[in-house]
Amino acid sequence: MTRKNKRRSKAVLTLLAVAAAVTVLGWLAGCGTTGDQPAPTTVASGDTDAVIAARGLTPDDVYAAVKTYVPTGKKDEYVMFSSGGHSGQVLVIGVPSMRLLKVIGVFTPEPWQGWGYSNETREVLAGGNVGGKEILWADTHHPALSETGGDYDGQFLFINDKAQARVAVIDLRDFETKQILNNPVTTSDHGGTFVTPDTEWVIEGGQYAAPLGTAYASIDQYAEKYRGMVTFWKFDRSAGRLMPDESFALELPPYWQDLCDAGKLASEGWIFCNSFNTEMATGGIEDGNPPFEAGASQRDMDYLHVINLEKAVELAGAGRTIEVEGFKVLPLDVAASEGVLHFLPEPKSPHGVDVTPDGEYLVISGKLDPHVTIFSFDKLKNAIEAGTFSGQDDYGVSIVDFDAALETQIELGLGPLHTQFDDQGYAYTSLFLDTAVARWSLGGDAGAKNPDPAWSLVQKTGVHYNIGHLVAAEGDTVSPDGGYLVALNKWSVDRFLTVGPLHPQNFQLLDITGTGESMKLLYDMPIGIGEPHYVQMINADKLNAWEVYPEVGWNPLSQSKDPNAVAIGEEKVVRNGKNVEIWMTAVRSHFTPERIEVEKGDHVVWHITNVEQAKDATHGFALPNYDINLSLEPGESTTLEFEADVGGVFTYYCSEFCSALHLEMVGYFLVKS
Ligand code: RUQ
Ligand code: CUA
Repeated sequence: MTRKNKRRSKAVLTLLAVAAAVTVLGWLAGCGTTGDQPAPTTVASGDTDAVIAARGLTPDDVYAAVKTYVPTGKKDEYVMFSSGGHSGQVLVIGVPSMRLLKVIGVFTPEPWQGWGYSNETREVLAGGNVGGKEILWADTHHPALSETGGDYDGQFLFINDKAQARVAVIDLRDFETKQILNNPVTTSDHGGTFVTPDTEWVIEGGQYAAPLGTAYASIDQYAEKYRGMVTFWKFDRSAGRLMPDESFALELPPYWQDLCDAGKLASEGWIFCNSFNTEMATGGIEDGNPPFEAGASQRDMDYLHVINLEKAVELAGAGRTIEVEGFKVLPLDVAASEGVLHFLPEPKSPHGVDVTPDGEYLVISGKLDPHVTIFSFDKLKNAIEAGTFSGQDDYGVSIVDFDAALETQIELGLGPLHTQFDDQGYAYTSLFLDTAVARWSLGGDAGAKNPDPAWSLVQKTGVHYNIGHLVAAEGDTVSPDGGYLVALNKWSVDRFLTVGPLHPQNFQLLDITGTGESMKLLYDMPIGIGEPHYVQMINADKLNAWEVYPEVGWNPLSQSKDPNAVAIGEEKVVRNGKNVEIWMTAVRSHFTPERIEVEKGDHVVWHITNVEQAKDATHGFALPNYDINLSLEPGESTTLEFEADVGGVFTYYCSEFCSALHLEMVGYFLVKS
C-alpha cells in the first residue's frame, strides 16, 4: 500500500466511523424523511441531532455531508481541472468539497484577472487569431494534465478549442495561460487534448471533415477533397511551449474523428482515435436528403483509427510530409502504405476510446450500442503483424479483422460515452440515455483486485441528469487512485432553485471507495458557466503552485524578471515626441506616480510593478473609459499600451480591496484635448 493510499484509507475509516455515529444519532432522533421542501432555518444551535431532524436529513445525507465537508483551515485532497465549455475558460475545483477555487482565463478575456488587457496577455490571446482575425471565445472540451511515466506530474495543463481548432498551454506554477495556437490545417477539432505518457506530444484529433487548410471545395467533392486529421504537437517542457515547427498532422479520410487516447505501458507509442460518419453523409435536409443525424448513423460499424506514432514520427523526420499552410502533414497514402494507420471496426457511432491503466485494453463506447467493446491491444498488434485484415477502405487503409482484436463486449445500458478507472480493477462508464454511471469489473490482472467476476457489470447508479463525461481520481493514468468519481451532467432539471430557463449543469460527486454495489451519490455542484466536457482530477500534493511570484518584477509570460520592472524610488514618466512611457509601482496603498498628464493622441506605454511579496497582496489597475483592468499579483510586472484617444480626466484606481486605505489607492490620468 502506498503512503497516499494508507493515508486515504485511514481518513476514510475515520470518516466512516464518524458517519456511522452521526447516522445512529440521526436514527435515534427519528429522522429519515426525504421531502424537498425548504428546511427550517432556525434550529437549536449546537445540537446535531436537532439539526438533522429539523432539516429532515437521512442517514445517507449525513454520510454524504460528513464525507464531503472540509472545515475551514483544512484543504481539499484533490483538485479538478474542468473545461469551461463555451466560456472558453478552465475551472479549478476542490474535491471532495466541490468548491470553485478559480476560473482560469484561457481563450476569452477575463477582466478580474486582467486577462486580455495587458500587452503580455494580449500577445497570448493573439496567438489564437485565425487568419489574422481576433476570436475571443472558444468551446473548450478536454483538459490534459502533463504526465511523466503515464502519471500526472502537476506541471502543465493543455486544453483544446473545438470551435476553432486551437490548443492552449497553462503553466501550473501560476495557473496562467502561456500559449495559444491555431491549427492551420483544420477548422474544427475534438479529440484533444491528450498527452503521450511523457508529454512529448500533445494530441489534437479532428472533428468535422473539410478541405485541408483554408481551401474551398464544393460539398459534391466531399469524398475526394474533404479530409480529417489528427495533429501531434511537439511539447518542449523546459520552454513550456508547443513547437509548431517540430509538429505535424496526419491526413485522414473524411470520417469525423472523435475522441482519442494515447497508449501507455503495453501500448505506449500508439494512438487511438474514434470516428463516426464513416458513411460520409453530407447532410442537406433542406434538399430532401437524410439529416446528418440519420445519414451519419447508418452503419453498424465505424472505424477506430489505430496510429503507430513512432512510425509516423520517423516518417515525418525523414521528410515524407507535405506542407499545408506552412504546417507539416503526413499524407494519407503514405500513412496507409507505410503501416502508420490501420482501422479497426467499432460499433456504433462511437464516442470515447479509453485505454486501461495497464495499457492492455481499449474500451470503446458506441453511442448507439448498449455495450462497451473491449479490444486487447496484444491481439490487435498481432493481427496487424500477421495481416489479419477484413479488407481496405476506399482510401487504401487496411481494416483489421474485428474478431481478431476483440476481447469481449459487456452490456451496460443506453448511450455509453466515456470510461474511467480506479485502483480496485473497476471501470466506470457514463450512460447518457440511462443517466447513470455503470461500474464494471475489468479482466486481466487488474480485475483480480476486486471480488466481482471479470468483465461484468457490477452496479448502475442514477445521476441527475444525462451524464456526458465522468472523472475518477487520476482515473486515466497508469495508477488511478479511486475514492472519488464526478459525473458531469448535462442537465440539472430539478436539482437546484430555478434561476431562469438557462439552468446550470450539475457535477455530482460519487463515493467509489467500496467494492461491489457500494457506489453512493454524495454531492451536487451547479456549474454556473459554459458546458464543461472533460475534467481531470489530480492529487493536490502533486501541485506546486507559487503563492507569490518568485522575484519582484516578474513577467509571467517569460517567467523571468522583466527588463521594465520598476523598483521603489525608480518610478518615472518619460516623454519622447508623441510617445509617453510610464514606469509605475503599486504598493499598499498607493501608486507612484499619482498624476499623469498626456496630450490627446499620445501613444502611452505603461509599466506597472506590484512590489509586494506578501501572499494575497494583489492590486488591481482600472483605467475607466479605456477598457483596461489589470490584476497585479504580488511581485508581478506588466505593461500596457494604448493611444490616449479619449480626452478628459480619469481616475485610475486599484480594483482589489487591498487595504484599509484601498479607496485612496488612486491617481489622475489627465488627457488634454
Ligand atoms: S466530449 S461529453 Cu468533448 Cu464527450 Cu463532451
Ligand atoms: Cu491596491 Cu486596492
